[in-house]
Formats: sequence, C-alpha cells, structure tokens
Amino acid sequence: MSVKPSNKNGDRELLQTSELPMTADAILSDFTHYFGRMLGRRTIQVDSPFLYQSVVYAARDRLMERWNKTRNTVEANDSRRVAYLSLEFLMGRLLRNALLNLGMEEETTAALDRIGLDLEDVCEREKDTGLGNGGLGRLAACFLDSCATLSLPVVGYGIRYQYGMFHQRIENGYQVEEADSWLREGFPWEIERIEYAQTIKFGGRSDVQIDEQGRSRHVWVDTNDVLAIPYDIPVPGFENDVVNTLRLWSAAARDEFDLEEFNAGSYADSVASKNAAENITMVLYPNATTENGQELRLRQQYFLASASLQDTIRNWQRRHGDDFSEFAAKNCFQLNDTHPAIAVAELMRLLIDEHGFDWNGAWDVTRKTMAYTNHTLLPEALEMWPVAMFRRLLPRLLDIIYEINAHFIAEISQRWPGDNDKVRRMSLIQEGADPMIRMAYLAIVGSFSINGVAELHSRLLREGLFRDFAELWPDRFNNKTNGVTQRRWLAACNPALANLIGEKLGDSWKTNLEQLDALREFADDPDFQARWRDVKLANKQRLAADIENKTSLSVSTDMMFDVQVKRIHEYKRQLLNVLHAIHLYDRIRRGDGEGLAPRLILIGGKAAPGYVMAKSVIKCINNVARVINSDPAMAGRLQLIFYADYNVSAMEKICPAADLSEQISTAGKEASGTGNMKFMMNGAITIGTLDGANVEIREAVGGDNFFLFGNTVEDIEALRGSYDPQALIDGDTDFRRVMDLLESGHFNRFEPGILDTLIQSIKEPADPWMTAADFRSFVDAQEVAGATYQDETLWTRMSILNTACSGRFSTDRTMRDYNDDIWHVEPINQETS
Ligand code: 26V
Repeated sequence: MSVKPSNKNGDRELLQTSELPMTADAILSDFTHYFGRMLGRRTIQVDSPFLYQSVVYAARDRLMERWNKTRNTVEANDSRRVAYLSLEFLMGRLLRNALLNLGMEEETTAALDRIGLDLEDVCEREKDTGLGNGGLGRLAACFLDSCATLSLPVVGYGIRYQYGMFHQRIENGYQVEEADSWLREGFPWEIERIEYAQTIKFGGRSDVQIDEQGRSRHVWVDTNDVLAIPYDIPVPGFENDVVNTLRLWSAAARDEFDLEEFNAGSYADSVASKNAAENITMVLYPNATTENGQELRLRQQYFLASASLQDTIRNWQRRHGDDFSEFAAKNCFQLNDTHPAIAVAELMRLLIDEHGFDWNGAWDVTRKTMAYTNHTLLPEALEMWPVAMFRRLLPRLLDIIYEINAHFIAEISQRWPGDNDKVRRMSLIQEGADPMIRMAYLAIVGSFSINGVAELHSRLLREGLFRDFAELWPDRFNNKTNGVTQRRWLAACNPALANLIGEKLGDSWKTNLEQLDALREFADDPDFQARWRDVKLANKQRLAADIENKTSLSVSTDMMFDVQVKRIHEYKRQLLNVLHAIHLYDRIRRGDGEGLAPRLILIGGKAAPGYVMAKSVIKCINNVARVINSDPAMAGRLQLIFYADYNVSAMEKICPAADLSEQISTAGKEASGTGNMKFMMNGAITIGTLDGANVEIREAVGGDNFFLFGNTVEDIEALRGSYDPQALIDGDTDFRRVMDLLESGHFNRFEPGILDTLIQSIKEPADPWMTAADFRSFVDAQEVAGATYQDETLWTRMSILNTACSGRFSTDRTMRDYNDDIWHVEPINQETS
C-alpha cells in the first residue's frame, strides 16, 4: 500500500501495491473470506445467494484494480470521451461475462471445485439485471461490452430502477405480471458513489432576474428538488485490463423528510415528498402506447439527462475549471432513441443559466456534442409530450425548447420562403387543442448525427419519417447497422461450439469476428459436420431439459427447433407463426402430414401489461398449444410451446439450441432486430421477410442459406387501399381451413368469443400488419425449410455457413463504425500511464 502525492485539487490517491493473484488458491481464499467473514455465513447450501455473492466479490476485487487504472488513464490523458445516454441497459447476468473477460474462468472453476461447487450452478443463481424492455436495452449492453473490449472511453448513463422488467407467469394461458425485485438479495456488483450525487429540479417557475452587472438572467425558482445518487457497475473489456463504467442514477429525497410538517403532527404528509422523489426511479416503463404521456416517465427522462450532464460538467470543471473552450471537442453524448432527448434542452439550460454562456455559444456546444440514434419506424412509437405537462414540470426547459424552435423555424423559412406547410410539418411543436412537443424533432435539430440501426431502416427514415429533415441536412443522416457481442452470444453461451470453432480457427474470432469466415472451408467436411451436429444436439438437450423443468412437457430433440422469441407485438407477427402451427396441425390431423419434418415450435416473449392485443396473442398461442400438445396424433410430429418469462439468460440457453430462427415482421416495421444475429451466430437458419437487418443477414450468407418469404416494403406500400384479406382466405384452401378451425371455436371450446378480436384483425382490410398477405408465402417457405431440415448434410452445411458469415454482426464492428463516423475518440492506452 502507498499514497500518491496530491494532485492539483489536493486529492491523494491510495494505491494498492500488488495486483491480486489469479490463481485458484488466491480466489478460493478470497471467496472464503467474503463468505465467512464479510457475509457471516458458515454452511454451504447449493441454492444460497451468498455463495454467488462471495464469488462476485472475489472477481470484483480483481476488476477494481483495473477499473482504477482505466479511470486514471482517461483522466490523465484528458481524452475525448462518449457518454451513452439510455433509459435502458438490459445487462442480464454479469458473473460469467466478468470471469470470461478477466480470463479467470478456469481458475475459478478449479477453486470452487475444491469445495465441491460447480461454477455453472453458482452462475445460475445470479438474477438477471433486467433494466430494459428488449432489443434497444440489450443493444446498449452489447455496446458497452464492445467499447470496453475496443478500449474506447465510453461511459454508460442510465437509471437504477428498483423494479426492472416484470416477470411473466402464465395462468390459464394468460400472462400474469410479477414485480422484479432484483435488488432484494443485494446487488454485489455496484458501488454507491454518494460523493457524486446531483440535485435535479422539478416544478416551480421560470423567471428573469437582473444580476449585479445589470444583465438579465433566466432563473428557475421555487422548484422541488430531488437527489440523484449514482451507482457504478464495472464493464470489463475482453482480456485487455480495461474496465469502463456503467453509472446508474437512483432518486432520493433531498431532505429525509419535512420536519416542519412532522412537528405539526402530520407524519403522513411529512414522508409524502420523500415518496414522490423516490418514485422517480421505482420502475421501468414497458413500451406500449397506453403507457405514453405519463408524467412519471417524463420525470425519469429529465432526471437521467440532467444528472448525467451535470456529472459530465462537474467532472470537466474538476479538470478545466470554468474554461469550456474545449468542452465540445472532448465530449460526445449519444442519445439512445428519443428517451433522453431532453438532454438537448438541458445542456442549453446548464450552459446558459449556470455557466454564463450566451445562446449562440451554448447552441454551438450542444450541436457539436449531441448525436441521436433512432430505433423505430412506427409512428405511434414516436414520443410526444404535452406542452402543458412540460410547463408544469419543466418550465425553464419549455422556454428553451420554444426558443430552439424559433431559431429553427427562421432557418426553414430562409431555406423555403413562404412554405408554411413545411414549417407546420417540421416544427418542434405539434399544434392543436393539446399542443405536443415532438421529441424526435428536438433530437434531430439538436444533433450533428442522426442514425438508423440497419441499412433498410436508415433509408426508410431518410425517405419517410424524417424526409424533410434529411432534405435540409443530408450530411447529418447515416446508418449504423446493429450487432451483438460474440463474447456473450457465442463464447459464453455456447462453449461447445466455441471450442469446436477454436480447434479449427484458434480464438482470434473472440475479438475479430470476421475470422469466422474461414469456417466456410469446413462446411462440407463430413467429420466437421458430424461434430457440428453433435454440438447442436447437446444444446438442444440442455434446452429440452430446461423446458421440461419449466412446463413438465417432454420434448424430443429429433424435432426441428423452430424458435420465435422477442417482445410480443402485432408487427412482429407471432400470429402468423400460430397460423402456420395450426396449418401443420390441420395437415397432420387430415392424414396429410407424411414427410413433414417433426417440429417443435417454441414461442416466447412478454406483452406490455397495457397492450391488450399482444396479451390475447399470448392466450391464443397457449390455447392452440394445449390442443396440439394433447392430441396423440401429434406425438413426435408437432409440438407448440410457449416459453414463459423470456429474458436475456433464457436466450443464452435458447439461441445455441435453435435450428430455425423466425424473423417474420411486416416489411418496413422492424428497425433492425438483434435476436436474428444471435441465432445466426449460433448456426440457426433464418426464415424471414426483407425487413431490418434480415436484409443484410441474407446478403452476408447468400440467398441459398436463408428462407425468404413475404411482401417487400414496396409491395406492402402498393397493397394498401386494395388489400382484401377475405379474398386471400377464400382463395387458399389451406388458409381457409386454418381460419375455419379458429372460427369454429376449436381452440376455445369453453371460452366462447375470446379469440374473436384476434381473428377479426386478420380479416381486417385495414390491418396495418397485413398478416394474411404473407400467409401463403410463409407456409411455402416453411415447407422448404422442413424439407431441407430432413437433408441432414445440406442443413448442416447451411448452418455452418450462417455462423461463418455472421462476422459483420458483431458490436465490435458496430462500435468501430460509430467511432469512425461519429465519436472520433482514441482508444485508451493503459500501458503508457
Ligand atoms: C415502442 C413502442 C411505444 C409505443 C407503441 C409501440 C411501440 C413499439 C416499439 C417500441 C420500441 C421502440 C424502440 C425499440 O426498442 N426499438 C428496437 O431497437 C432495437 C435495437 O436497435 C432493434 O433491433 C429493434 O428492431 C427495434 O424494434
């Protein structure tokens, strides 16, 4: 131990003299220390959370040294850095990944083995950190892993929700939500940093005051303040000793409680403001239309934006005092969708009201530091906030947004004089009885970069949703195709495949996924093929055991595992999948099932609690499943199972075991998809529409190794107006039989009418998702997929090629793209510090 001399702020750093050894001996000794002395436990019970916690502490100690080193290097070099602002980080479990990245998996396994424990069991004890809804939140988590691995100075800023994504239980076929109390047993990864707490203002009013120099200043007064307390989670890079930070904010009352009120005898009122403050970070919002427009959600967004920007400025001032001249050159804020878009106005406020900037100076900094990523084309998903709510909650921010809009409208009027329609269309304010703030437009106007998440999606943004803006500022628009981290989504979740690949190619694919391309050479090698199949079979057995455990249904691994797991949404068309299941059921029942590949159709996903249609899709799947699974004629031929409580750790078991990956959204609706990439990486073959990143997946692997079906974006566009689903049903015997079965009540014998709305939606000429339009081509493509599956050699070849061609879909590539085109930060060089 030693103490470093003080820096210019007078702080002295306490240094550890030696690094902790990575040997099994040392790990076991630390484990024993934490289990016995710190947590005060004696008996080893396999299911105890304390075993897991003790392993985490032993690993965390080793992360801590590296974490400090990374922090010090970035500080010392005064490097340009990125803050990734996101309302969601869907991290999943952290232990396996930390051990893998630290390179201490083997030694930890050995250490635990000595006391009769299996690392696998210990890892299984970790609860998922489920602070996200789906793709957008998981993408943020994969980004952090890749940034740390690429040594990029990127800090994630998010919210430490007390309750994350709800747990899903199925009762009589219906989804039942249960609170996710993920913090109840403690969360050993986080470090509370009370010393960096920030104050966040709400309410009050915006006023103008004259300062000592006689200048007018905006002030925001009579506010209700809330404390933002940061909790840091380490984000280790892969075998590079870099540890980045995920900083999550938790809300707390500034004053424990109101003593005046307490003394006056009103105990309940005295704690009311404490409760109101802490409510802000109580629960993650599910993404459903009905949840929009809620005040608490806006509070969350502002809370995150303000705390993170203030934190960045505090950190800046510690190093640069009041000199902001380099601030824009050294900072970049990436907005994960519009959720944190209020940061545009908040940075303006902080610079002008609190740091003496004039409007133009502040706007220059804002426009040079903000970058916005869009994640959806669904118009109903574009966030808008009532002006009235803003005025009540964030009055000073509303002033600023109005002023940004005034400057912006002046710019449009100059470019297109007299085009009032354009002004109305592009204004940040949607006029009407209840005027609304268009958060996407605020994000666009305030950012130097606007990107979509797959090539098709980025094109559709430019040509459709954001057309006017792309015309005004073509250079700001760009594409960054999503990816996934191969450390979690291949190396960690599919060790058997990782080893097989390793035997042929070595391990460099773990940090350079394009290396997988060399697998193509073995696609037709019979010996390699056989081993490839053995791995898939073992993974299927593992998943089958998990399913049997959860549902007490037995599953045969001879079947093709045909999998669709993702949030339940009409545009994702789980219903189309069910129609196909019913079609197969009908064929087998009629005796027309000869030669069909035996199939397990596995569907999993959560419906937003307020999304009625999505919830009836779940009920429908479960009802159809019950009929199919209890029909003896289906035994060994067809099974339909709903996988309850789908989450990140479930996907870690599911994607290595999948044969067929269902990516069947209505073309033009799925921005990218990332599950599609996880399946591809693990050797599943996609059946999919030309939507989102499916287009690029098909390009990468070749049309022969992808089951394509369905209308294109252009087809769908052309169909609108003349779409006649009833005619499609009547003109197609297979389709008619499926609809007849549904309409006859075959799947809801004792629950009359419950599927009516769903059935009607398929027959609706105005159906935005055009499910019926793709029925025929879907069934045909499925027939080809089934036949191909029965040609073992061909299927295995296709499977190997899918993995081999998945190199582009690593978030390492995605992060390089962001850095080359948007961020321009230098990798952290820890050696030289
Ligand atoms: C939000 C809403 C809100 C209101 C109504 C329906 C609705 C539907 C979806 C959403 C989520 C929008 C943001 C999102 O999660 N996008 C997903 O981002 C992933 C990562 O880029 C991408 O792979 C998915 O395709 C995209 O849906």
